[in-house]
Amino acid sequence: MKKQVWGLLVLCLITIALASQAWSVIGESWEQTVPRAKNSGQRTPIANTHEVKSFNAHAFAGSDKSEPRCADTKVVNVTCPPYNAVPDDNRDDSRAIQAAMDALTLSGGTLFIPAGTYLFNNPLVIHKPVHLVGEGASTILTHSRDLGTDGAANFIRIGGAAAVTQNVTLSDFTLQGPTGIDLRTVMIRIVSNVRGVIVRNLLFKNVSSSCVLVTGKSIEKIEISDNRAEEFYEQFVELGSGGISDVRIHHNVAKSTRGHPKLGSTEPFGIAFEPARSGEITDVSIVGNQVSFDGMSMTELINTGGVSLSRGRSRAVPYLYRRISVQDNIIRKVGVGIRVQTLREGIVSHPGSVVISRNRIEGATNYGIQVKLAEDDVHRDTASITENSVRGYSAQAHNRYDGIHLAGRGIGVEITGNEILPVADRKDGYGRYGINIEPGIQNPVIRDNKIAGYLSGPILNKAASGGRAGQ
Ligand SMILES: [Ca+2]
Repeated sequence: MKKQVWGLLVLCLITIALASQAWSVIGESWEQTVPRAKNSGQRTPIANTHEVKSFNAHAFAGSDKSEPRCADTKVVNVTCPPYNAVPDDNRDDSRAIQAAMDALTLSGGTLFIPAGTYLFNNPLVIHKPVHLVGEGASTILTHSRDLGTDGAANFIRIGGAAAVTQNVTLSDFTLQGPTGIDLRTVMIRIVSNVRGVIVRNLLFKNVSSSCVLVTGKSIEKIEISDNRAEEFYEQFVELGSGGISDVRIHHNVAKSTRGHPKLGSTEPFGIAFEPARSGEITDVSIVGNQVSFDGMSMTELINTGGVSLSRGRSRAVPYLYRRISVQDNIIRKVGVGIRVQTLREGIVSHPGSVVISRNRIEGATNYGIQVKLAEDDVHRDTASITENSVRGYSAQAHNRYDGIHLAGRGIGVEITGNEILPVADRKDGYGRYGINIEPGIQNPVIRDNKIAGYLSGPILNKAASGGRAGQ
């Protein structure tokens, strides 16, 4: 009995240490180390963010299959009795894995899924502190039809209970949709009353909707890092409501070649904020990700984007984006690189703010960076756009698009140290202005930008008097 108590205590301490470590790292390097859980075999890092030019999938070749160890009392192997999930037999494993989840005590635990393919005919619902961990990309959770909970499509759903769901980690496995079938299932849906979710080192394949959708009320501390997505038809990550704070989307690789086949001209984005319900989305950092839509046709591409802070789905929904940081991302072959449709709408309590810094945008077909602050003077929104590299072209409508476009009414705006240049080896068909600032921005600081190749000129500054313009 004493031993068990000590065991529990140690486990708790380890959990606390790991959790605090995860949240204390700020501005870390791109070097990734993937933590290994006990009782798991060799696991492979999923997102290799060092790769810039080619999205090579060699990291997913698979990993050594380890023998299930059923005697381990700290980690529940879902293939062991009494749960007995069976990989690679094309028969349902959702009931076995949900049963293992439900059998955990309220304090949670670790569920280990050995390498192999597991079929889900029902979604997995998580309300407890659990670490669902596989052996890397070779642990594959898949579905062949739409899955959902309470009318909402999702493969894995976290939260939504009356009590707060805390400290959930999903790591080291593949979430895979079927190919060639037009489904619409969100892979991971994080809903209301959630505090502390880590989605790390997952591989998303053939996703028929978004890879991760965060939407609901009272959602805090979400980390989505070191994942990789290959083919997703809506968003890699969508923040779909107000009421979300403290989100880190770091070091992911997301690429797709088309929008949803049944939704017509959808607008797939790497990371999109699109609140359907009112409230604030605050303290979000989007750092070190790679987003690409290589392979999409020009007509499809024009509607895509790397990062989008979109308008709410209805104008009647007041929302606010505050302390949003978009830094060190590489965004390639998209419509608009980074877009802020407006930082706030309706009556909100604070000004909006966004920092867009050190991103590399290559081959944006319309705007490189487009930011619109709110139109009113109720608050003074701010934006900082610094040290980005924008290499774009506007083959379709070069008289409409700018490298950096800024509109609305804001204060303390700076656009400094950016490079806004043509794509290599291309001499014509560029955009309108390198930097285009609409009236309403007060005294913007525009300095040290390097601009070449724009048809109408490097900078058009229509901002309020006193604006300082210069190369
Ligand atoms: Ca099975």
